[in-house]
Amino acid sequence: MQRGGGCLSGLQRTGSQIASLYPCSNASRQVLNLSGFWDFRFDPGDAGLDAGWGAGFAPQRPIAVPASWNEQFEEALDYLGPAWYQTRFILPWGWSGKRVRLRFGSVNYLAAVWLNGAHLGEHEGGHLPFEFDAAPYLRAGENLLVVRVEGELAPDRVPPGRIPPDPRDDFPHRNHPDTSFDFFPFCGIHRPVVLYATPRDAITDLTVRTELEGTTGLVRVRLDRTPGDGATARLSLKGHGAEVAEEVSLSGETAEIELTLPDVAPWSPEAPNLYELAAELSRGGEVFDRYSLPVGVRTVTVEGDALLINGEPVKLRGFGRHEDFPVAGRGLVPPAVVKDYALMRWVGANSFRTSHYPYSEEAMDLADRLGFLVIDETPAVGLFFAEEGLGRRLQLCRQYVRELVARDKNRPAVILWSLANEPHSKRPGAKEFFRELYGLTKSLDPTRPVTLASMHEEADEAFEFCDLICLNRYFGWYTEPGMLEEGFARLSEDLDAAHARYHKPVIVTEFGADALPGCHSHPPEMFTEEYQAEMISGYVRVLEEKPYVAGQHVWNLCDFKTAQEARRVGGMNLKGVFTRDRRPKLAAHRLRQFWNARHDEDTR
Ligand code: GCB
Repeated sequence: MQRGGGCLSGLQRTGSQIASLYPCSNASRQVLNLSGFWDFRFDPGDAGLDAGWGAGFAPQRPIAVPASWNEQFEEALDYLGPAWYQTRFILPWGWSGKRVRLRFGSVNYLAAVWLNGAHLGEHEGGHLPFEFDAAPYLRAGENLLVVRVEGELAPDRVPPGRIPPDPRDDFPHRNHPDTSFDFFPFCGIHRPVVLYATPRDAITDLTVRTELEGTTGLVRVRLDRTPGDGATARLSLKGHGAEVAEEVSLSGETAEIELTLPDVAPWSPEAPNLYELAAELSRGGEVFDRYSLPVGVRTVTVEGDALLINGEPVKLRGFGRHEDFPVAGRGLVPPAVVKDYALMRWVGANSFRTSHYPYSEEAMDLADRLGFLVIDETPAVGLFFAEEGLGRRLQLCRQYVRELVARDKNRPAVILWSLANEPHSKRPGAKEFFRELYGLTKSLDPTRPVTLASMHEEADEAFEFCDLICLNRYFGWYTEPGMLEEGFARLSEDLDAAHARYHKPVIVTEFGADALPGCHSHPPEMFTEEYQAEMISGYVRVLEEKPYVAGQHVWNLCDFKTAQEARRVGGMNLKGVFTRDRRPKLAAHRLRQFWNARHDEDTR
């Protein structure tokens, strides 16, 4: 069976566009959320393209959007091949003549989109938003939107993977333990799909950078707009008893404006203060477009061995996580997002990494509001550097960096960009690959440190230019199994060696042990709650003693679904300190005692 993605090459590639500002409704803008139950059909024979399903197809069954398909239908758990979605909607009154965009929050992995039979384009890669100009294809009254989704694993994709066809099955594209990563390769439309309208002459982007000078906050904003006649751009910041505004006249497509906030209330984990930035475009005194955005005034710097927020050293305590929810798979479940923040707060965490792909914009909004510090990671997990396909993988990684920075650049919660998780970077070519991505990230956002998470015993060569060192460590689990004390000793030596080599702050971005909930032993044995609790406590003790360790992220907040293989009981990675249905294991209680005590000491 030919891999589905290849079949799309015959289509005219109009291409999707990078999505930045999250759509909003106000006096000049409107949003139509298309989430709900869509028509759906699997296409294991990949017949839909030739049969013209882009113009509409005979539905097989309903499916929830957003959500993965894998846990909605019992026969499709492992199916990653082509599938088709369609929905109908009525164009809201008053939208004709406007600039109308169709925006997808995340489709995993490859999306091809048709509106009223017209092929709008494609997007490769899950977890990041993309959009299309929909206006030329919309009709008054009913409209038909069709999306073909395909999520097979292949070495030239990122993340890469390999799935040998299985002729015994009606669904020949199967998941396989030979993925390059340890989480379930869920497929589908994972985040909301919206249609939004703005005036034709509109604000297209805002880029906010903040600085602190004593008690004064400086907020530099770049405003981008569609090409158009001269206009006045007005920016105001409101909140915490202050209101400041500036105006400039705008002949081209960008304006740069600086706003000053005397006696600023900075954003920090303890006080996640947000101001409302309101941008307006007007002509002849009449406002024709507006957009508002929460802004937190804060700085992030790396100095010597420390990571500083607002000039003060910070120690990250928290988790690597997954977007992984029963039934919804990787689909957005707003109450689960709220619950996970509540659990992290309860345990005393102040941060997390978006392992191993960017999380939903909705979840990131809450991090800004709740004061969590986020290491924001691209979807580049399990990269390898064989020459074949390397150029394509680099091109995709560049695209992911551009899309991620465009999406999250204004978020105070995001304090670090992570380029990748556990690349096989001892291979030739890896260092240059990452040097290029590092340079691209810095050129797009010079304000945040850039790193990647590495598993190597010896630290990674890319750490020569990364701003800090992120290490995933499993001594006492994958190495020294069952030997906790030996594991702690190796951890200590290993971290000292990495620090001695690079003289940069170190964050241990993963450490942990699988524990079957309800499984106990004394003395602690592997896979029991006691072993997990002892291992995590021992690591935390070592990490707290090292002045150059700027962060500790337990792997994982919750148990999560992964590929079926011998070491994964029930197809689950059980390293969560909470179960997949969010019940605490012993380790969660231990961490809670430890981190809350440390937090009290730090803030005393
Ligand atoms: C790692 C990976 C993570 C795995 C974890 C494990 O190093 O970064 O994706 O889930 O180990 O549990 O094996």
